[in-house]
Amino acid sequence: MNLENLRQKAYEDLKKASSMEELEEVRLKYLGRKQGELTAFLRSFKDMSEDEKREYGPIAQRLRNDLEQEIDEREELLKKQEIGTIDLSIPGVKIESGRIHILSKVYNDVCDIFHSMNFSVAEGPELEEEKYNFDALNIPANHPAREMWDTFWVKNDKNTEGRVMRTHTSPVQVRYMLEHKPPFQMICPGRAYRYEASDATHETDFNQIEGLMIGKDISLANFKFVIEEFFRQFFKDDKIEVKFRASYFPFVEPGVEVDVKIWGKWLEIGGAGMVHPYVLKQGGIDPAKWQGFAFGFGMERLAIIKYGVPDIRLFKSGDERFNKQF
Ligand code: FA5
Repeated sequence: MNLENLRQKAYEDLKKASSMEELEEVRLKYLGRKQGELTAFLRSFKDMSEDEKREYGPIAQRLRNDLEQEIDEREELLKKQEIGTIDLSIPGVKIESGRIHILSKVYNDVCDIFHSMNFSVAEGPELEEEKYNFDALNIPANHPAREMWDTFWVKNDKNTEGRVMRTHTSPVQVRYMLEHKPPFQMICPGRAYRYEASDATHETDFNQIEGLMIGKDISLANFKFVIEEFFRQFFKDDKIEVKFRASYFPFVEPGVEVDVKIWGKWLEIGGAGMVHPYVLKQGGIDPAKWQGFAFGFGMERLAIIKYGVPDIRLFKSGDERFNKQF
C-alpha cells in the first residue's frame, strides 16, 4: 500500500468533513478498529519481512499520530462553530424551582402571628415520658380519660421505661412551666401520634399547636381576645367569629371546644380551657398565686380550613400536583 496516497486521501476527507458526524465517519474509515484502512495496514505488519517493517513502520506510526492530532483539532474547531450557531435569544428551558410545603407555611405563619403577640416558641420531645404525657396532666394510669388518646407505647427497656409517642403537645406545658417562672406566654407547634385508623380528617401522626399563658389574673376573656386576633390574622378576615362550647379535658377546668365561623359555617378547631390547679402544681407553679389558659389546635385542621384541602392524607402524599397548588 502506498502510505503517501493514504495520507492524501485521509487529509482530503478530513477537509470535507463539516460536522461532528462526518468527522467520526472519517475517523472510522482510517482509524476504526474494525474497518480502518490504516488500522488494517498496521495489523498486516506481522506478515511483513523485517526490512519492510523497518521501512514502513515509522511512516505508518507517524501517519497515525498525525491523523489523530488532526481529527482532534478539527473536532475542537467544529465544536466552536456549533456553539457559535446557538441562538442565544431563544428563551431558556424553564427550571422547576422547589417550593415550601403548605404545612410548613402554616407552621411559619402561626409562629409569626403568635410571636407578634409576644409569645415564645417552645419545643418538647416526640418520644415522651408517660408522666408528662398523662400523669402530670391529671390523667393517672387508671383514669378513663386515657382512652381518649390511643397511644403508641414504646417497649420498656432500661432506657425507655414508660415512654410513649406523645399523643398531644400538652406535655410541653408542664416541661415549660418547670423551666420558666411566670408570667409567660408560649406556643409549641409540633408532631403528635395516635394509634387510630386514618381517614379524611385523621392521621396516625399529625401536628398540633399548643398554647399556654400564665399570669396573675389571666382568664378565658384573655384567651378569647388572643385567639380571635390569631384567627383574624391567620384567615385574613376582620369579622371572624369565635365561640366556646363546654367540653372536658382532665388538664383544664373549665374546658371548652373552640369553634370558628368561617365561610359562613361553624368549624371546630381544637380544645382549650383554664389550666387545672393540679397541672400548675406539677409544673412547680403555685395555683393560689398564678392562673392562665391553655389550648391545643390541629395544625392540619387550620390548613384544611384555610386552603380547602379535602383530605388530610394529601399533605404527606408527596404528590406534586397537590403541592404545586399553593
Ligand atoms: C387534645 O389533644 C388536647 N391536648 C387539646 C387541649 C390542649 C385541650 C390544651 C385543652 C387545653 P384533642 O384530642 O381534641 O385534644 O385534639 C386537638 C386537635 O388535634 C383536634 O381538634 C384535631 O384538630 C387535632 N387532631 C386530633 N387527633 C387527630 C388526628 N388523628 N389526625 C389529625 N388531627 C388530629
